[in-house]
Amino acid sequence: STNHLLSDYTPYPFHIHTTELVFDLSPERTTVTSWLDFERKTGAQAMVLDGEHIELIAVSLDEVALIADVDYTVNATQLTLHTLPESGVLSIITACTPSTNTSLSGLFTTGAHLMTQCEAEGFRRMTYFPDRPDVLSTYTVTLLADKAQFPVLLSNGNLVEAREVDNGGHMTIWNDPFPKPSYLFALVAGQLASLEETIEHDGQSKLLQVYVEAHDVPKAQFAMDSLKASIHWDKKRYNLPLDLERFMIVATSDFNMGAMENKGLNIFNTKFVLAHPDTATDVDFENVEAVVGHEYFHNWTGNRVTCRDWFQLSLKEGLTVYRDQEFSSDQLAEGLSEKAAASARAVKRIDDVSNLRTAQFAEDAGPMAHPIRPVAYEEINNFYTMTVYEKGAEVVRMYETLLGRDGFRKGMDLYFERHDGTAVTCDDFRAAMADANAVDLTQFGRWYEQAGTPTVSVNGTYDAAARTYTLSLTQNNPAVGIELQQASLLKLPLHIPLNIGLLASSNCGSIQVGDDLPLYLAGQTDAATGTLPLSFTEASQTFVLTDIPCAPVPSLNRQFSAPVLIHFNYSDDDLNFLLQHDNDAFNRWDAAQQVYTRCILNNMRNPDAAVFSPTQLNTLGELLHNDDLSPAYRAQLFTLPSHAFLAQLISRVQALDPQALHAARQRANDALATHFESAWQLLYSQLNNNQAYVYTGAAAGQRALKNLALHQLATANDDTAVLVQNQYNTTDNMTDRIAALSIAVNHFPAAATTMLADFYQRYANEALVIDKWFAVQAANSHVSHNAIAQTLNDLLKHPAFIKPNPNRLRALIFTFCNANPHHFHQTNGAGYDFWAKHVLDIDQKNPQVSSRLARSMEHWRDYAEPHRSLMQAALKKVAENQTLSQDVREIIGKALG
Ligand code: DPP
Ligand code: ZN
Repeated sequence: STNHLLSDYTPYPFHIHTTELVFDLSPERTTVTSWLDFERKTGAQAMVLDGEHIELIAVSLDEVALIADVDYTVNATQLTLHTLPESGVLSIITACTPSTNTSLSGLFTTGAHLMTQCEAEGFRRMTYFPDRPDVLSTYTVTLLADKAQFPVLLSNGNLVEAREVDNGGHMTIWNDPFPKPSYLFALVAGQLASLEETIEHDGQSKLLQVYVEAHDVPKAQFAMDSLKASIHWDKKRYNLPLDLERFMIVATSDFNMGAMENKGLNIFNTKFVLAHPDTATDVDFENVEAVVGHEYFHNWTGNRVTCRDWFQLSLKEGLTVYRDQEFSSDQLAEGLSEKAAASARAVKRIDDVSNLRTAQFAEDAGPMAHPIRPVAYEEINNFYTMTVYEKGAEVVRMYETLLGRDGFRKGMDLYFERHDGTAVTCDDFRAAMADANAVDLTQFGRWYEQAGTPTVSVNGTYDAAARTYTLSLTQNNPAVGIELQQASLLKLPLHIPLNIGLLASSNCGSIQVGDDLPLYLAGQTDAATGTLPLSFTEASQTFVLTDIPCAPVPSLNRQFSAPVLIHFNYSDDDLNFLLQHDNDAFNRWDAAQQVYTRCILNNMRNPDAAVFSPTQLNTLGELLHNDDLSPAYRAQLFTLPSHAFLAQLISRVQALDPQALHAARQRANDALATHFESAWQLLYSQLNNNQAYVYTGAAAGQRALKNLALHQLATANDDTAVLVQNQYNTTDNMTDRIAALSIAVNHFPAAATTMLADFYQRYANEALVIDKWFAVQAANSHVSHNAIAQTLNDLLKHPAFIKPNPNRLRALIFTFCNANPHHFHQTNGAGYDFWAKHVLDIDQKNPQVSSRLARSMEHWRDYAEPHRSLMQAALKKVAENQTLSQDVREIIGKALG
């Protein structure tokens, strides 16, 4: 395998000014003819073009045929042209077979359609080309196909011409006026219906189209609405317009990822386009809106300004995730009172941070740890990670925290002014932020260079006589992942924007217990109230807050201003106090998380003791009944930290026993279910009010709390089976129906059998719903190990599992391996054998999907015996396979390290 290094970057020695492509499309054999108008930059190097899994038919230069082994040489991955002039037009003819392309990279068949996926390196599976993001070219594309088989023919940009040709064929010609790298190329040939709208935008009329299969048109309106909202938002918030005459979204059910931002022709996994109350949950609606936004926002952050090389992936992904998070937050807050809007935003922030802390923190503590700008990779597809995306978004958010909203906007404006139409680096983005605000962000650059989650240890001392509160901060950035092998590595302090508050622990003067104290930083004249942003830049640093009238309880890293772990020696009483009083909604939720974490960990050591103290239960009880807190927020307050999050915290200090953790977490949940049984009953009856389904943040929050209540009642009381059955039968939406089914599967097996059969019948033609049917069974943690093994076997043989597509693999196999720790980690290793079998099996067809599954075992070193040895053995078994893809080999190699 080849290791690619950031330090090896050299510019491509040629311009490719224009690229003309003609595709003669058919599933069995597609031919591609290209004309590349090139010009040498400097030097006399050969032109090296990338190409894989394609047949080379002919090469010519300025219409004169070139001779193999004389003018050019070709091997399995490259075409090299030895003696090219300063400029000319190179023409290449190749052929490929979409129908046998199971990797879903390049040109592939999906249902009755042909589609492409080119990011990161799929373009080279169609034609020879400098398939790297810094070669920008203007494309004109002709698509030819049988008209009956492929009535819709789409490519990037604007439609120039469409006409019929001989023998029942037809053609379309597309021109994309914006120079782009090859990874943003796309084509679609299929039998698709479209939902269309024309909007007036930026003084022009724009055609918006969402292409789906005909039977799915009724499920496409929400994606269309989300697209319109995205276009509006980007113009309003960043003054970034839609720059093409038309914008198309196309849905496919066979897709490795969520979606792809091809210029003017976004291709989406159906999971992130189709949304209808009958078939999609509230979370699905939320995801459709976020992903439609994400891909649309890439049009500027990714497409107009793109990446110099794939090490810079976070330049576009971190920034675009940050933008989609802000878009979703604004959508949730729209039209609400100031107070309700703040609460809705906190709910969104909690979801995002929870996801980051569960999955990205874990990644950053394991063998795949890498900085948001990696320095080396074997297979770039393995670096579309939580770190590059989600931690990358947190790094972008920290600019906004440091520079303010207006300062951040100035930086964005300068970024586009300087770099529109070019391929740049993360340093260029940071320079635009620094220069637009005349600040020095040199130290901030270390966030791009260092991997791992920093730990910030905090000590606080109150001096009543001096009325000062002194915060001593220490940051610790231990080496992780690949950094452990770099002997000379010196990790340096990061620039951490740390928002803090101090809560009055008693009444003093006009200040009430629980109020935020006014904060004055010693030596600074500007005072702040409430939340004070500290700029923490040294390894250890002390901040003295003056005029503090009474002993405070600190609230640290408010709004999660920095992606760090905070260590503060809170007493149980302190946490209880923050849970009651913290004025920062994020940190109040985090206080609950800390209480749960502490109690579950204590209970693991001492399983017979009560999980929660009477004081904790009192406080939680008040919160559950507190109608000033939105239902969505209360549902979050009463959701325990995930198994994966707790596993990661435990493994920082001791070997992990997954069964003991599962059992303790279960006991914590049982305690909340039984102690608050009457409260759950009341909530369920209040919230189960037969209102017609509407997707809004508020309505979704009510359903979330209602379904949590039903789940808790099912845990506490067997009579709940009737309520569950009733909700399943009478609801008008998928959110409530799948919640009832999931509860039945876990708690009421007899009822579940008939419900599962009914559910399958009802939705047999809805692939995304059948995915839920598989997932809900694969996640069942309540039956015996033998029973789940039987279920998995049956499901693998189920007719609906034939020719599995990535969504179905994720629904069944990934859900079991990643979301059912009790059964996956059974002590005889059966779960690990299941994993190994499927990694190898899937790898034969689709390495990208297999290498995602491969990652389920990367934390094997964290586990106690017998898990550790059994997991290692399963990893070794996979590693021994001679035909592993480069994708899986890199992951397994790093895991075994
Ligand atoms: N560039 C794509 C995205 O994140 C890859 N899935 O939107
Ligand atoms: Zn993206």
